[in-house]
Amino acid sequence: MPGLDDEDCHPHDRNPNDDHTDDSYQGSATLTVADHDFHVHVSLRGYFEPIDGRYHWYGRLDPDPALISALGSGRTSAVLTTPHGSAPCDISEPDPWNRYRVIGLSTPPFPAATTPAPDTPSTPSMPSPSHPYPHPHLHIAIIGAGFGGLGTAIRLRQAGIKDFAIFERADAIGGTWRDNTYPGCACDVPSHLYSFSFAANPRWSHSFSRQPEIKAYLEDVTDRYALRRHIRFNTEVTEARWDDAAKHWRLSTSRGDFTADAVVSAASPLSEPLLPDIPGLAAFPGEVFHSARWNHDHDLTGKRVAVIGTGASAVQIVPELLPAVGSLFLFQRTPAWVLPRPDRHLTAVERRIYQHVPPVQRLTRLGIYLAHESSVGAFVKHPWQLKVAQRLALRTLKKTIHDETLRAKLTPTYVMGCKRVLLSNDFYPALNRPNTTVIASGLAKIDGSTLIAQDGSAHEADVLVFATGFHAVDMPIAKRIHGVGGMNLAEHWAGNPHALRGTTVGGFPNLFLIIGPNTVLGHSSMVHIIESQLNYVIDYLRTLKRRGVAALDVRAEAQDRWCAEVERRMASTVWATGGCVSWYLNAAGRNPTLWPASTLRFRRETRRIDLD
Ligand code: N01
Repeated sequence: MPGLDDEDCHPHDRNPNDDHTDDSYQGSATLTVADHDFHVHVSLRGYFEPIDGRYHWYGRLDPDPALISALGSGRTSAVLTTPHGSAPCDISEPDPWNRYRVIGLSTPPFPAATTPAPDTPSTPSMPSPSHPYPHPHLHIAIIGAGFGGLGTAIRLRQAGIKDFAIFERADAIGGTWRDNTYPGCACDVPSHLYSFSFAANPRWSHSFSRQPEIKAYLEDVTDRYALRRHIRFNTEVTEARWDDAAKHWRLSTSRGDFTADAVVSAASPLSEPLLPDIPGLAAFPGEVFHSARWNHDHDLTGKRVAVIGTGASAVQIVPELLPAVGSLFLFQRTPAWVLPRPDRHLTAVERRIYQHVPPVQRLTRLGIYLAHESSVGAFVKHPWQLKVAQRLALRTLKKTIHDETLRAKLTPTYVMGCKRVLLSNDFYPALNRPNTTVIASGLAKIDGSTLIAQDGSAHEADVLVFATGFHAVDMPIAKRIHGVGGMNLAEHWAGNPHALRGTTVGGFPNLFLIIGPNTVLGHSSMVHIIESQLNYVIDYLRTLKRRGVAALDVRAEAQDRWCAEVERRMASTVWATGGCVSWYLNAAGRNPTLWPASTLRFRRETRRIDLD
């Protein structure tokens, strides 16, 4: 294509053997960098990448003296607007001819044949970008229609607030429970606890729910609380920028612009698949996909399948694949602690009781909650207590895996709980099968169809499944949210996310992060944490109204004090002392992810905002 060199392709993303169709745009555009608009000429192209389920686009900006003098050789984030739309992007340093490279990972700012067109599916009543919504100012804008976004919407309605919209980039609700459809996908928190306290589901079929049932539960809740009218499907928030003069947020979406008094970001930290940068991956001739973007059209029967990773996703996937695949290679960089999952079928009688005598289900839920809560001390203060559970896990391992060499490979050397404790009854038995090979080493590189492990061993595969987790600490949404002064959250955090009460961040007025920094749990249900955060959001909004003020911002000393206390508590946790590296940690080894105390304490701390 004219204006684009071969080296413009993102080498990691392109597979010479695939059948992607490229889309493209060449022409004038506006590049907005920190509130400054530059009129530029661009050559862009892109394609939909099924491995991570995202649209990848990239290209070059023609040389422009104004841009060079403003950006120099620095990298920056920007928003690119063409006559077709706007999209956030990253700008890297210029080439010797002063052409900046531009890369985006979202709905592109040009028509794309290989990603759903904004006006096609499921929402026929949606206005097109050229016909923006009739009411572009909202009281509250919610990003994401998963547990966090839907929960926020319900609580807003219960508080009498109806002027809000949920912006959802996909064409369905559910968040991670919509995206994760891999074989065996289920929740490792009991069903009664992994649901809203105000919306019990008496019909759970198992004590640990499978993904389709959780997705169906969320669909049901969406209808029960009449939320669909508030949801803008196929609408991706590309930028949220605080307007300090107007004291409100300006939102750019793939379907037009809005303003909002407050923004609730409920884009989960587990929404963006993480693919390790494996040399040779682009040239792998077989099928490749991430656990959170399962390709159900690809038949694995009789194939040589490699699963990369041994986290919560992999232990559920592996047993489901084994009966059908020809052979399975499991690349295990670090063995996991695995405990039996006390799962069982809930009988029709139990379900009828829950349906007709709701207090029984509430009591059951309370019992499960208390049982989980009673384990928090072991995680956050006395990791030695986890030795008891370790012994149980080792006993299970010994009972199930008879081959000593394999057992040695599967035995963790760090303290249980340091990485997420996995629950499974069929993972170890699956590894006993003759067509399974556990490679106790990371995947280092790929040469054609040969996978080469860090220990040097080589294995032939037809299909690669990456169960390698998510961009949790470096959530992409952080690059799109700009606070006072124009800096975005990612720049503000610089790899070290922090927030007051896990929810609000100084310099980002009227912004709420659902499952924000230091809110994730190692021992109980995230739904409990989300509901605590929602108490905080509602009290914050009521305070705005009561005080008659447009916005509140967090004082730096309050946030620092909160973070110092989190840090102090973190020091004694198993995540800090257990001797492992986990996705909970950032590059500097700090834990900006987990809540280092009880859920009761979090509930207390988020009951209301503290103006003092
Ligand atoms: O991802 P992970 P996940 N070669 O980050 C390995 C939630 N969840 O999708 O441990 C080989 O845990 C990496 O190795 P190491 C839950 O919160 C919940 O499984 O870093 N391996 C690790 O084993 C969970 O914690 C449910 O040494 C490589 C794996 O990839 C979170 O999602 C179900 C590698 C990544 O594990 C993430 O779980 C599923 C390489 N080159 C998920 N690179 C519920 O039931 C990385 N790895 C609610």
